Amino acid sequence: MSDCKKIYFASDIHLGARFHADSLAVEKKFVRWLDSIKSSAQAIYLLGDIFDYWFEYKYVVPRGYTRFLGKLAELSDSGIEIHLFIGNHDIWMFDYLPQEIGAIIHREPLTVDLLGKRFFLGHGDEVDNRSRSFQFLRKIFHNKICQRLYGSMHPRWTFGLAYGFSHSSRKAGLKRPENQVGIDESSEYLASFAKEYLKTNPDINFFIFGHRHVMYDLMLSKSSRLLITGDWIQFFSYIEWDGEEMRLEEFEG
Ligand SMILES: [Mn+2]
Repeated sequence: MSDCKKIYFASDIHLGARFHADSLAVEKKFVRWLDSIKSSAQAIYLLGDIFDYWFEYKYVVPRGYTRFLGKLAELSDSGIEIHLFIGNHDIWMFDYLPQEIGAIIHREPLTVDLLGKRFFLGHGDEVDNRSRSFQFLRKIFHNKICQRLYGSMHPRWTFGLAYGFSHSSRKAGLKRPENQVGIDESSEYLASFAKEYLKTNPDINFFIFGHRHVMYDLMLSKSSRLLITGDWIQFFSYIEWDGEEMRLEEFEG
C-alpha cells in the first residue's frame, strides 16, 4: 500500500435498526460511501454500533446486511485494512467477520500511529461513567458467562428481545436535547475524558470516538484534537485523514 493513501473513520450506522425510515436505503448509501473511498483508502476504522444488533452463534449469524458485508469483503480482498470496533449495540461480534472478511475486531480502545500521528480510538461508551445503570448493563453484556448463557437461548427469543430493547433505548436517546443541539465542551464527558487522559499521555494527537451521534471537532491543546464521528441516522458523516488534514464530512452520494 502506498503511503499517500488515506485513513477513514465512521460509526453508528445502526444497520437494521427499526428507527431508520428505510434501513436498506441506509445500507445502500453506506455501500456507496465505501465505493467512493475504495481507491483512496488504506484503512477503514468503523468505530462501533455498525449493526443495531449483532449476535453471532457458533454456526449461525444474523440475516441481512449482504451488500454491506460483500463490500467489506471486496475492500478487504483488495488490501484495505478493515477495523471493526464493538459498540454498545454490536458487542457480540466474535470470529465470524475476522474469518469471513479478514476484519480486525477491537474490543477495547486502541492507541495507534496512523500516517505519522498518534491516535486514541474507541466507540466512546468505554469511558462513559455518567450512568451507573448503563455501566452495569455494559458489564453484563461484556461478561463471557452471560454471553454463553445468552448464546444458549434460541435466536427467536433473543433477537426479538434485543430489537425491542435497542429501539426503546435509542428512541429515548434521540429525545435527549443534547442530541439535537450538539454538545457543550464543559459537560461533554468525552472531552473531559480526553483532557484527563492527555495529562498522562500527552503524545496523543487525535482522539476519535463515535457513540454520541453528534459531529464534533474540538482542539484540546496545540497538538491534540478530539473528533466525534456523527452517525448514519441524521448526518451520514465520516472522518478522513490524509496525514496532513483531518476532515469531518457528510457524505452526499
Ligand atoms: Mn453507541
